[in-house]
Amino acid sequence: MAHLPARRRAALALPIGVALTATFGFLPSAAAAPADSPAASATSESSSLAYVVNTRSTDAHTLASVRRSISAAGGSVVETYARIGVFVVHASDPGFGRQVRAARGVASAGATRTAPLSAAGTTDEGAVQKLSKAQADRLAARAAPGQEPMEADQWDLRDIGADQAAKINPGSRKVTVGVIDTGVDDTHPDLAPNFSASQSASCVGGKADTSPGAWRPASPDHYHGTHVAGEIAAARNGVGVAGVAPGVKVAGIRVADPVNELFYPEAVVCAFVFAADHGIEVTNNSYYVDPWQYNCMDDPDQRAIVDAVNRAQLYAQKKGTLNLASAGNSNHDLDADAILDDSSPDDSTPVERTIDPHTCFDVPTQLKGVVTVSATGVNRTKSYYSTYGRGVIDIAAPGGDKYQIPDTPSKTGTILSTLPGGQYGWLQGTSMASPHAAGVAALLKSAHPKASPARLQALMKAQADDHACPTSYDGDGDGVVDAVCKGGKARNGFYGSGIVNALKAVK
Ligand SMILES: [Ca+2]
Ligand SMILES: [Ca+2]
Repeated sequence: MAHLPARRRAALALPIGVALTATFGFLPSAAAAPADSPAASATSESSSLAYVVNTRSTDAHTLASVRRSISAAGGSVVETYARIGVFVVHASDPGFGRQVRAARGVASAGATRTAPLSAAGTTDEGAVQKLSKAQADRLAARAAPGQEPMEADQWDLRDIGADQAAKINPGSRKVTVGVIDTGVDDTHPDLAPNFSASQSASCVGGKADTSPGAWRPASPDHYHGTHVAGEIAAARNGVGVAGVAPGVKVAGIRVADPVNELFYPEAVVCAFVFAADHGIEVTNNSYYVDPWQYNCMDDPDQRAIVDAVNRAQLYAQKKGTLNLASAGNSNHDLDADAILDDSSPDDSTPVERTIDPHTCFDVPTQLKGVVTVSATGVNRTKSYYSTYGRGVIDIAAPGGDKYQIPDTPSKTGTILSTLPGGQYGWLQGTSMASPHAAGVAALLKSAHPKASPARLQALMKAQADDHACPTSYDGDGDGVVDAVCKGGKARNGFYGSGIVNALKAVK
């Protein structure tokens, strides 16, 4: 699910317990033995589900043995990611998950959805505010010399010094940011100059399709990825807007289901492996993998999802790719003892459950090594919707906030960027914050071509503007405190190590 704020979700106000770090020991041995899969057992024999099957090792013998076990259990392999030991499988037998988990060489296995492959599901509500021709003309009249026509409204660029940075170094053509999202409209005049088709694909279904245009959104309503791409790398070309790193390249890796726009785990596994194998230096991940907002390690399906996606993102890190992800838009405290998740699974009927964010993970943002980005508005205060948490948030960046109003021509506190079909519009969300940080990471990579992902992350944090916790936080201004920030000025739960700084990245 794209990390756009839809409705506010209830967050349990519970006291903070012992502070733990966001990174977790991968597949902790102390985790309880998973119970049987409710998702698989609820499925009728005539309907097929998708699965990930993760092997204990990646040697040829183990892979062959697990492949035989998958067949014996009635599964058909859709794609094999041998180097990370992940099979993408379709199976209609509701006992498939249980049977294959018992097979030799299998570390974890589970369904990646709760509704059959043929099910349509629901579509996310549109949240975009489109820019009209009249608004565009008024904006262009207000542009200063040297500015892009719509730049007067781009308070977010000035907030992180990206307008100044572009004058020093707009980023290198040798750096590509991969947008793992709903697809990117590369025909947009602000994206075409910087688009890298040879590093783009569709990963829908868990198998890469590199045919021309496969990376484009399935519908103009699937605008999310095109907006994200513009925030990162819209060109300084005298047209429309500018991105944070207008000199770098941007690629589109589409993972959204063409019908229901959900981001299934097998597509995301494919996307990280594709990015790593195609020399992509930075990926942006403004979503959580569907259908679970939080994946609990004591559930066999959710555990397998965490395992598979984590293998893929670690593989990308090892090949030199820095992965950044949005923190989420539920105003949840990811360091709390308990969170109310009332939106999962989102491909069938959500069930209300209370989860512990230390053992149930928002994927990929809570995976080890992934840069977790919270959102701020023009007042440099946490956006009302942004998820937070001490030890979880790495860094903050502008994602917009409709309650924080800038002194711009349109007085709109959200983020203006590209939309499919040559259009422009405003969106807010941690989905918009992460691309700003990804743009800064791309500038850093341009200045330090040999820096590892860990080094890039450390540089970005060291250069970020320290930002202390507010004494009291009422994001929507209704007089009721909405969240409590923990930690000191140099590092805390709202802003992590601070708000990203694009100008320092190029100096
Ligand atoms: Ca432009
Ligand atoms: Ca409030």
